Amino acid sequence: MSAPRLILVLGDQLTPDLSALRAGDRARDIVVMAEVRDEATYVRHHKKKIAFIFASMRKFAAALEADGWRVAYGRYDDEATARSICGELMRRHQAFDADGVIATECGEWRLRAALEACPLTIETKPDDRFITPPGFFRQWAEGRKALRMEYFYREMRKATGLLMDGDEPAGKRWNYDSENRKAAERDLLMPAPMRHAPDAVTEEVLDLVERAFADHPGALRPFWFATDARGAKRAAAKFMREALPRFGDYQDAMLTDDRFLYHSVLSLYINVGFLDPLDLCRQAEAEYREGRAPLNAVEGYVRQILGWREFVRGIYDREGPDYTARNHLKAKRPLPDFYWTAETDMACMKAAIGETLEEAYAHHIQRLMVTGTFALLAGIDPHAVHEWYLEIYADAYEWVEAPNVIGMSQFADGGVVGSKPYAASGAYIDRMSDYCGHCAYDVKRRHGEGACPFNPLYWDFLDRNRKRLGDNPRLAQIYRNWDRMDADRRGEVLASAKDVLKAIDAKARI
Ligand code: FAD
Ligand code: DLZ
Ligand code: SF4
Repeated sequence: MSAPRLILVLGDQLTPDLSALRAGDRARDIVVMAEVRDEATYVRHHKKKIAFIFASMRKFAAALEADGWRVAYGRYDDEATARSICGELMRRHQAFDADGVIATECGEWRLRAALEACPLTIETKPDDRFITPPGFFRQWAEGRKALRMEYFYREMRKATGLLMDGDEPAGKRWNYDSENRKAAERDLLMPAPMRHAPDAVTEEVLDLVERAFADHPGALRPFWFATDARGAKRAAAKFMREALPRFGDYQDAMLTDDRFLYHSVLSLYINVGFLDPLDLCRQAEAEYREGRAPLNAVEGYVRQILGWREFVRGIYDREGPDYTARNHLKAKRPLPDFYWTAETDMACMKAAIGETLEEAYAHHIQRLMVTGTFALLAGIDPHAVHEWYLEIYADAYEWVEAPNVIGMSQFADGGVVGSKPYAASGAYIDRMSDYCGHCAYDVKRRHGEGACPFNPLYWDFLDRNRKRLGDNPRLAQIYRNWDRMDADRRGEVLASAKDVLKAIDAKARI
């Protein structure tokens, strides 16, 4: 019998038909999985995120064993477990006198580099758990002056046939975004994501995380995430049935008393491999075809997965490992402490950060237009913003988080992901939420005592970045509005912004 090979399965590779597993042989090879210090602490991940990953890994390992695999599993609290993935592979390699390693390409440049430097022979298989075939994005991007998600998305619709009627998009339009901007009102029939009571394996992990990661941010309990594919599939079925039909209408809405609205809360399950993205798109399309969900909802949902998720993955791969160091707007203010405590008088920030600390979740518009926009306007160092998002969300891995943060939200890539920064004053939040109605600040005041901080910061952002943004055609009208403003008024707005920034720098409560 030939020596076994090691099959590496990482914490976000919990898919039974992972390319590395497909390349292995149950009768010969050994699966290696490990809870290691380097992965658990390369940023201070939210406690719920670590618990979700460890519990999911343990249950996936048990499922592989039940399926006939031999699994060498390193537990975090076992002293013999190495500190890094490479260390663990080396330990197992020696113990089993193995003949090399088979791995599925990992998502993050950081770990790719660590495995390349690992002194073992590692055969790497592509990660084919995405809808885009290998090479498709690079080919599509080749020679284009600008990479815009909308055009990529249309190609993907054609390539997959999703929501296509022959060569035409269903309903004759590619994109129903303009219909998906309704402000929500709380209603008693609001759906909620499926909550899963922790089983014995999860309880054991929760105790471990409580002990070993006490200094990490976020609330550990109540813990309600699914920790296996079965639970994740049940959560997906509930979403399709209850929330998808209104997903489109209220996609951009925010409500103080409803943290999930009509969002799916499935990204954490997709990203570890419990749910297949194409399968979800097909399920959503079936809801439309069978008359249970309207086209604007289904197209909106499909666009997030088939469009945005695949697009950002392509961007991360194409832009390379230095992407997270980009800082086009040269922003360098440290991240304010209230991102870790939610102790702020701004009702929108308090809600978005508070929910994030409790749930390791906030929905897209909270991430983009509240915490993201505030950091952008206040000139926070984008790398610090990036690390916060990577730590604090249960669905965060650099390949998906960085293009959203460095690119879409902070414009630190100078326009690779988006054609203009998502800068907005308080009026946007007022339109899309009920936050301003109970805020200590006045959203209608543009400057001075009690003015919503987003308002002066918005103009200050545009004014101080004029050299880099002034010739952006999508901002031309806004700059014209600024220039038309009375000079005294402009002075007052800028002075007011300075006061807010000074308060941030002095760590005063705002
Ligand atoms: P829904 O609103 O129900 O959307 C459906 C699905 O579409 C999601 O489950 C997700 O898989 C996909 N999706 C939607 N928007 C995006 C997007 N912009 N990029 C990639 N996939 C998308 N998503 C992550 O998975 N991990 C992250 O670390 C992450 N960081 C983000 C940081 C910022 C600043 C912003 C603006 C967005 C970020 N996103 C991230 C994208 C998006 O906010 C989340 O995918 C979404 O909020 C997850 O919640 P949901 O499952 O309820 O999504
Ligand atoms: C995020 C994460 C955490 C917290 N812990 C582990 C771990 O202990 N073992 C592991 O194999 N994977 C973990 N992960 C996921 C990895 O960080 C992820 O696979 C890489 O970032 C590559 O995308
Ligand atoms: Fe946020 Fe300004 Fe509205 Fe307060 S007034 S909730 S700070 S947008």
